[in-house]
Amino acid sequence: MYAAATAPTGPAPGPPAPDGRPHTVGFDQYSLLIDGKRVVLWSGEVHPFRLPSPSLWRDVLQKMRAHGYNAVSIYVSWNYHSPAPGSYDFTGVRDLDLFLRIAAETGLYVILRPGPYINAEVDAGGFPGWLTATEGTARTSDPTYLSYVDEWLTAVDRIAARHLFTRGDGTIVLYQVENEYADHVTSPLGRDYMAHLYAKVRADGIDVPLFHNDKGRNGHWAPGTFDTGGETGRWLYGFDGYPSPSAPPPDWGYFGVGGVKGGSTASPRTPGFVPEFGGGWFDPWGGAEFDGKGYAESRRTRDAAYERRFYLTNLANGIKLHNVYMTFGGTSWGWLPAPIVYTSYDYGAALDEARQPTAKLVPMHQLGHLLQSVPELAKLDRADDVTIDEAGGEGGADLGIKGIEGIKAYHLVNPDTKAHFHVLRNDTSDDRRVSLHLDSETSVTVPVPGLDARLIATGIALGRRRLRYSSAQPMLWLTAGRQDIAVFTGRPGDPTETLLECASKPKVTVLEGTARYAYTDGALRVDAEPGAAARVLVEGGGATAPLLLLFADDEASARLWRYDTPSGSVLVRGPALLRTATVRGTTVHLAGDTVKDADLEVWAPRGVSDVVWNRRTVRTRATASGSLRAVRRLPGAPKVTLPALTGWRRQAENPESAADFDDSAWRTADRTSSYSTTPVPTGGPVLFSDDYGFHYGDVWYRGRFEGGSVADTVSFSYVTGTQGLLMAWLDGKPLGTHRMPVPDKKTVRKGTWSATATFPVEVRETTDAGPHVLAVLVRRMQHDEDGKANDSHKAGRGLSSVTFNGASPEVSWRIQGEAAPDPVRGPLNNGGLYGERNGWHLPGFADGRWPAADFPRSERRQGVTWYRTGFRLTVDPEVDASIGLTLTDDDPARAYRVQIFLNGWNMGQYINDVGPQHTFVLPNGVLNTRGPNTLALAVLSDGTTSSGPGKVELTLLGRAAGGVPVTLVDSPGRRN
Ligand code: IPT
Repeated sequence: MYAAATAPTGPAPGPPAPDGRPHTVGFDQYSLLIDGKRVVLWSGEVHPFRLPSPSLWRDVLQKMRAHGYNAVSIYVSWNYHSPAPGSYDFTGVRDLDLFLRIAAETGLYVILRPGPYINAEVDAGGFPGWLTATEGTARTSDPTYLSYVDEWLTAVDRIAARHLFTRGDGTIVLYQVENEYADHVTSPLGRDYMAHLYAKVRADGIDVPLFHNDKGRNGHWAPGTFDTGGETGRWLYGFDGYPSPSAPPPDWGYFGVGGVKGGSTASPRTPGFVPEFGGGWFDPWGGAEFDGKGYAESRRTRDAAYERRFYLTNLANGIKLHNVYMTFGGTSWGWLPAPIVYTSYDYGAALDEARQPTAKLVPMHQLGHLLQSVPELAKLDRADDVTIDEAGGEGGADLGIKGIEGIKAYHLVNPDTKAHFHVLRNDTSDDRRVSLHLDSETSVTVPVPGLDARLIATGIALGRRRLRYSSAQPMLWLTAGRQDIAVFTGRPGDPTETLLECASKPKVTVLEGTARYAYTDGALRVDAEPGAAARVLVEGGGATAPLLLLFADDEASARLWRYDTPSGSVLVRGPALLRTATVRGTTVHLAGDTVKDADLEVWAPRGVSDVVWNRRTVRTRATASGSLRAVRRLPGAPKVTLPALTGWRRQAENPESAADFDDSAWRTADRTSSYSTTPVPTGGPVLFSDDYGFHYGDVWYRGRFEGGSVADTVSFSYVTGTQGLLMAWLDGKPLGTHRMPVPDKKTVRKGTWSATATFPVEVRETTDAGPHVLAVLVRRMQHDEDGKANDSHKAGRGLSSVTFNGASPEVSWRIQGEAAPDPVRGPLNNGGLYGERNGWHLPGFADGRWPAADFPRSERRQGVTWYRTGFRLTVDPEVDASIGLTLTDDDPARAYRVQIFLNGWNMGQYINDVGPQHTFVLPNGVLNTRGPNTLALAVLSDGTTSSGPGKVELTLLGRAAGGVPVTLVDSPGRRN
């Protein structure tokens, strides 16, 4: 007979809270130990800087907690907070303190990752623009660099230190230094740098374990590889994994080649830790990664089944700290995106860019709740290989863990409780049925769909009872009121068998759905088909409390919400989301979302008789399941109608191109040396914009020279990221536009984009005595990342040199980029277009005298044209409408691009003939959903084709009744 396990384990520790009490955060080779208790971190990556509306942080974090995550991992991007050396801004949308407070209030642990280098597909990998113009090599022990790093860490640590779980003031439990740092691993440049970071962070009062994320399982920066002040026990090893979704998932630890027991890492004394594991992938400009299909394809290729296959493989290999990059990708608004990516950073994540839950949340929900209810999972050893065979096939042969063709079986045991776990993974695309031999007499048959995986448990505690085994996957158990509840999941209609240890024959009632049961051999066997409502009540049989068994299919499981309150656990069934549950007296107050009409059923702590949903009392009746069930269904979200965008006004700009434009206030480009990694032509001058304090967006140059000798061409060498372009004029007449080539999958990672644009010059123009004026606009995109620690973020941006063929006049250059950074919207909001420098993008700008314009537009012109309009929204305050702006054009070859400003906030860049992005998410808060809004479009047209915009429309990306209260983000108009 299948061996029963030893004494039950108590419930897993509940969600963290900032309770003002001291806590300990430690670890052993198995897991984190928080206040001495094992916790598996089931974390998701979110970047606060990719959601510039603090109210919505709560929305995303509440969705994560509801769906079973117990932690959030965040990067903090140095550039986002620092417009200049010595200047650090954590206000408004940059309020890190507020984010950390909300995370704590939501009951999520925080993994803080402030760099200094973060990569993350952001401008310069997170380095501030100004750092690109400083001496010394970044990401090394160079003293100049370290002095800036210390500035940044001092600023960010001052906030972090107020939110440490150890002090009870917040929920930060882990802190990362550097990011995938792999290039100076054995050199003092790197070792001293890492030691410096370690010492600095400790000196700033950060007392939680620190770690680094190795680029792969290389053992880089494992404990003892560099100086951590003797504190090897407070340094964790982590490695990142972005395996190909089309190959079988790799084994990292217990089952890996040379797998190191006790860590599933290269570091045997620290727990298995993946600080980043692919939850999607990014898409470059042009959409080369996903064949132009965009993030929908990222989500399709890394879908729910991918999550089950890869993440269950991770758990089987001993990973106990698991962070999915990304869980909510958000938006690389303004000039935040690294040149490789476009505005959307949706990533194909479980929560989409418009904050909408996707089917990818279902496995996260099932496994997250499981990890939090079943503490046996926090301490696992590899167990003996088991026998599996194809159900209905020949069977029985001892095939070992390789098992049958295309099926992989992992077997693990908790050494203390002897609970066993099996992961069955199907690497073929056919649906399979696998018989798993639990011992010589017992086997279960489990359907494992093609390219999917299942978890099977034996011997786990289910409240006051114990599971012998089940062919259904356990999802959670809790105690609500006087009974225990256990939820199992499976595919709709698949037969499952579940055996509970029972000392004597229990009383069994099938409450809903169909189920059969029998008592034999000290166990109750229940056969049920998971669905919307299969439930069985088990009473007596040797246990002191009833156990309600629920068998839910995927859809039903994602409508089951566990919420642990200080007064006890609550389980809610029905609505699209449960955000919070609070017990006060005899009432449970619930807040959440509905999309369609929904049931509401609540299992609440003892003594609760009344239910409030979103501040309204709900009439309920008590059920035989021990729940309170709403008499009427909750209403879904009402319709949301969006206005058409009309009333556009238009104004062309680029006065800078005119011969007589007054540039006397511009900076003279007279520098002769630069810290850029791009060589400066001998004799100079330096023309890189960063050397003159202009770090983001467009930059203008005007060069004055005397004529007299005959030139036939003029050549501009310039450096940008991908999608850079250059437009030039001579004496006010267009010379032409040059664009960097659109990269493909291979060339996109090439880094710096540089090119030389050569335009013919009319003889008359250079033989005239002059003076002549060259005017050049460079859209230089952003700084490269510095993934290889070779200062690639310091590659020049803008013009590098200008030469004439047939003449060599002396040109004196002036340069103009962005005006002083917007103190509210931050340093990355604006570039140096005339309109931006003069507030054309801001609400309240007086455009009344601009001529009216209709879309679609068709005009051929080299230069910049602005369009503005206003629109008013009247979304019901109790509805969360997620809205986007969609730009389309009947002719995808028309060469123009649009910078989108909503209420002055730069929400991204549309490139008509590159794509693939057409819809730009407008986050509520920046978007006023109950009042007026100002939209401004800055259109750059090449002059080689006619230019749009074509169609510009608001699009509804999702709606729910409920949501979070949204405070408008400050959106000032023109500053005086
Ligand atoms: C890993 C980085 O750590 C992270 O910042 C991000 O850039 C991510 O990749 C890709 O989105 S780097 C790893 C893929 C080599």
